[in-house]
Amino acid sequence: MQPWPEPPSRESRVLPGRGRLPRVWDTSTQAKIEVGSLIGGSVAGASMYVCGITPYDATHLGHAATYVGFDLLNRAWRDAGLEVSYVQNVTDVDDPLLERAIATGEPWEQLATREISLFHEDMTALRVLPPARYIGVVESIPIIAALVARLREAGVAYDVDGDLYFSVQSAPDFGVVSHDHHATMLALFAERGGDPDRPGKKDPLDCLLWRAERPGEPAWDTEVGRGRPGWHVECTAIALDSLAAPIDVQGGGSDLVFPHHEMCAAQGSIVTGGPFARTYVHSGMVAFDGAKMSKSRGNLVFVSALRSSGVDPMAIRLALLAHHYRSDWEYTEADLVAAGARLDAWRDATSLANAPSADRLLATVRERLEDDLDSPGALAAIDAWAAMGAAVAHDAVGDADPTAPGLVFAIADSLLGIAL
Ligand code: 5CA
Ligand code: ZN
Repeated sequence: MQPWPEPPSRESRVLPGRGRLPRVWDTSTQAKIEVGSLIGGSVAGASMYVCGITPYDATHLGHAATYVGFDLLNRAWRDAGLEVSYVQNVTDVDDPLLERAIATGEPWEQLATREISLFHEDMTALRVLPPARYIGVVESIPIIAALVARLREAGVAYDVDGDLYFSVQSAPDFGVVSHDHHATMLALFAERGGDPDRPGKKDPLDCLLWRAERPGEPAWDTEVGRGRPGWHVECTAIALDSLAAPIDVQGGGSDLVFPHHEMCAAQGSIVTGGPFARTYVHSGMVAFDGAKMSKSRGNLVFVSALRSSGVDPMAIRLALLAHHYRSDWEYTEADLVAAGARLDAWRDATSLANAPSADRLLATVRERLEDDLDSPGALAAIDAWAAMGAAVAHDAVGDADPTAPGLVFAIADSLLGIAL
């Protein structure tokens, strides 16, 4: 599948110097860890797999916050001079998508195609850097089936009435990502697409690897039979097919810690014989009207709806960046109002003829982002520079620097993805 296009950037907007390797919070070790590798001072690179959308409804602000969050990491790595291998999947066949298609009477392929293209428009408008590889489940059926076959050969898969299940008891380090208690795991598994009560399973937490064909459902002929993949194994297979294990960052929203990323980690370590990922990084949940924004609940604010009502996409992006990527927060219109005012203030300051020097600003913004992608801190630093500019404009004195607006354009563009 083709990803969305790279946001345009101008040659004059290249930042001087380089950032350092960022440190991000790893859910598994509960510590801030430096991610990406510089070997002997020369660049190696960084690899990242971020779980993509299930395309049955438009991009809401929660999705956007997650992808903008990981975009900061991508940008920090690039600023440090790293080659970034970024992979994202699309869950273009799964239960929720098929259920929605049945409910509305629309062919599931058509629903997926439409929502994927809307997602691409939203990501483009928000200036999110595209992944190098963008891979759907439908186009990955053979590699997913091959991974299911490997798990079966490894003795960690078993049959329940023709379907294949992954045995969590046979995964030595099951629990390494979430460290959740068994009762919590059971509750989350039931809540997030699992089937703890299905008769015939060895452990209630065992997850579906392969679903044999059911009447009226899409199915493909593969080495593990005719059917379609379960959810978790799709990401394990797509990630391992595209990136060398251990991948530097396995990412997504915190609703994916358990069971999704736990299952990926368990399956990945069984087939590779080592850790699936070096770090597991999770963004916080965006809420609206008192609850997590979710397609199943319907309390959504769509990026596309905001755009078509005339909101500047850069104000949407700034509204998201005003919250640290790991925090849970509730969206209100005040977020957009504040972001619009901030955007105006930054634009005013960068259009001043006698803007103040921004040399220290670059170091500060880099330092904030290197520290677990502290975007609120980075935004505050630019606010302070813009406020200084407003004061200077007022007094018509101070250390004006004609190169400052260009540098601030470049800082906002390269590091924060904000086009001023
Ligand atoms: N296709 C799977 C991942 S393989 C999936 O979770 N799709 S999704 O469409 O439900 O979510 C896409 C991404 O947005 C995931 O990383 C998810 O964790 C994140 N996400 C979903 N809801 C929110 C929310 N309210 N706030 C922040 N991030 C969210
Ligand atoms: Zn995933």
